[in-house]
Amino acid sequence: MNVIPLFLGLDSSTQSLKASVIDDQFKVVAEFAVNFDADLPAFKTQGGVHKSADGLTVTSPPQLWVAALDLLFERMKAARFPFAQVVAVSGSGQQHGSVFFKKNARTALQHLKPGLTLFEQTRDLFSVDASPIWMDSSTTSQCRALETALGGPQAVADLTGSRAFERFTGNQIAKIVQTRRPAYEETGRIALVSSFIASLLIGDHAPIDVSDGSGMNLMDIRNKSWARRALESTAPGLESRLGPLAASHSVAGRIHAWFTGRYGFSPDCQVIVFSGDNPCSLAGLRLQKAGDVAISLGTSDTLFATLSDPKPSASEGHIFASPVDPAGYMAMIVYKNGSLTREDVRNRVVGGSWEKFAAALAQTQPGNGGHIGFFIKEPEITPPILKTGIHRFDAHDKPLARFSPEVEVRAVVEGQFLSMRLHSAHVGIQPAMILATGGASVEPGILRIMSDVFGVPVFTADKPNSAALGAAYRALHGWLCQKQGKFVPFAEALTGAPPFLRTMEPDLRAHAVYSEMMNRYEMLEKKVIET
Ligand code: 5FX
Repeated sequence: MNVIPLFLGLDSSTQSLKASVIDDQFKVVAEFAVNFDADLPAFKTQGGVHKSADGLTVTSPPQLWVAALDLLFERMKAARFPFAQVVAVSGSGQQHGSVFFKKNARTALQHLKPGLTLFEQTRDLFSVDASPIWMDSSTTSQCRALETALGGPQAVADLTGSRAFERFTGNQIAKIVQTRRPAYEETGRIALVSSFIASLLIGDHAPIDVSDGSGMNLMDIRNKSWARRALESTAPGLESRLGPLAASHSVAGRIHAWFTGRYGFSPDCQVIVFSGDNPCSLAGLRLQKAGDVAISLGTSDTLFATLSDPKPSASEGHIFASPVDPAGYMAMIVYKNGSLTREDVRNRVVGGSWEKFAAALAQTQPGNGGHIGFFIKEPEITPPILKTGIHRFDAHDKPLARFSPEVEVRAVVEGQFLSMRLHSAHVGIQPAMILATGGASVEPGILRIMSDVFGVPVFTADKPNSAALGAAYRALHGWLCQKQGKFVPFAEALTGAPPFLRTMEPDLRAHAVYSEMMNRYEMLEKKVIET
C-alpha cells in the first residue's frame, strides 16, 4: 500500500503556534493550534507578549514557545495524527524576534532526553529570558548609531534592504550588549524565532535563512551574506554567535530522535530551514515571478511583491531575499491606514453600510473628477507621516474642507491604491498581476479600483493561515529540491496547486486616467508631508 506523504508547516506567530498539514496534492488535510494566552496562562502574556509600562519594550519568554510546541504535538497525538507520514517539516516565525542561547545549549539540544518534555529540558538554555520581539520600539538610539556608523538611513537600506528599524534584530542585539553585557558574554548562539523552532526539531543549532535574515539590518541584501560592517557596528564577536546563513529551500537536518521516539515521526523526516512569517505568507500566496504582487487589505494594508531588481528605500518598506528563489527578492510595504480608515469614512458618510459605500463608488467616475484625498487617521508608515488628519484637494490642487459623501468614499479608496502604485514603483515593483486577500478583498468596488489603478488583473484568495500554509509549501519545495539534488523552481514544485480566482480585469481607459493622476498625487503627497 502506498502511504500518502504529508508536509507539516508550523507557524510560531505573536499570539499562537499553528500547524497546517498538506498532502502531495496540496490539499490541507489537518490544522492544529495553541493560543499562548488561553492555553498557557502560566506565562501571563497578553496577546502573547509582555510590555513595559511605557509600552516601548516588548518581549516574550522563549520558554513559552517551547511549551507551545510540546502542547501542539500532544494535541496532534491525541487526535491520532499520523506523524509517520510526514516526510518534511518547515516553519514560519514572527519576524525579528531573537532567542539567546547559552554556550552549553548545543550539547543539551543534541542530547534531548526521551523521558522529559522539551520545556523541562530547555529551562537553563537561555542567556536572556525575555526575547525581544517585533513589537519592541525601544532601540531608537541603537538605530541612529547604526545609521551614523554606516553613512545614513539610505546607506543602511542599500546595504541591508531596509533603513535601521527599532524592531530589526541587529538593533535589539546592540541594546542587549549595551544593557546586559554579562548575558551577551554568556551567549553562544543567537537565533531568530524561526531558526529557534527549527533548532528544537533537529536538536542542534539550525541556520537562519536568508529571507528572515533580511529583517535584521545585518545581512548584505545583494550577496546574501552577513554584512561585516553592520556586524562590527552592532556587537563584538557577533558573526560566530549568528552562525551561517542558509538558502531558504535547504535542509536544516533530520528530525531529532526525541520526536521519532515520542510521536512516531519517521527518522527520515527532513526539517527544511524555517523562515519569517511574511516570507512564508509570500510562499503561501505562491508569489514567485517578478511582477507577482499580493495586497492584503486588513487592519493595516500590506503589499508583498516578488521582484528581480530591488531599489531599497529609506522611506518605503523593506527588501528581503526571496524565500522561494535564491536569485530573487521580495518587497514588503506596510500601510497603517487600512481597513480602520476605510471603515471610518464608511461610518462618517454612509451610515456604516458597505452597500451604501459600494453605491457611492458606483455613482462616481474613475479619477473622482480630479479630487484627491489623504486620510491619515493613524500615523502613517508609508510614507512616514506622523501627524494625523485628512487633506482634501480639488481638481486644481486647492485644499477643500470637505468632499460630498460619494467623492469622499471614492477618494479614500483611490488614495490608498495611488499611494501603493507610487511607492511600490519607487522600490522597483512592476506589477503584472495582483492577488487580493484580507477582509476588504470581498468588495468588488474596491477590487475594481485596485485593478484599474495598477492596470493589471486582480485574483482573489481566501487564505487565513497563509504563513502556516506557506511553511507547508516550503517543506514540500525543500524536500523536492533535496530529493532531486538540485534547485527546483517553486512554481514547478507547486504545479497542480488549486488556481486562484481571476476576479477583475483592468479597464484600460480608467487606468489611463489614473496614470495621468500620478504626478499630481506625488506632488500633493509632498505638500501633505511638508505641512
Ligand atoms: C514585519 O516586519 C513585522 O514586523 C511583522 O509583520 C511581524 O513579522 C509579525 F510577526
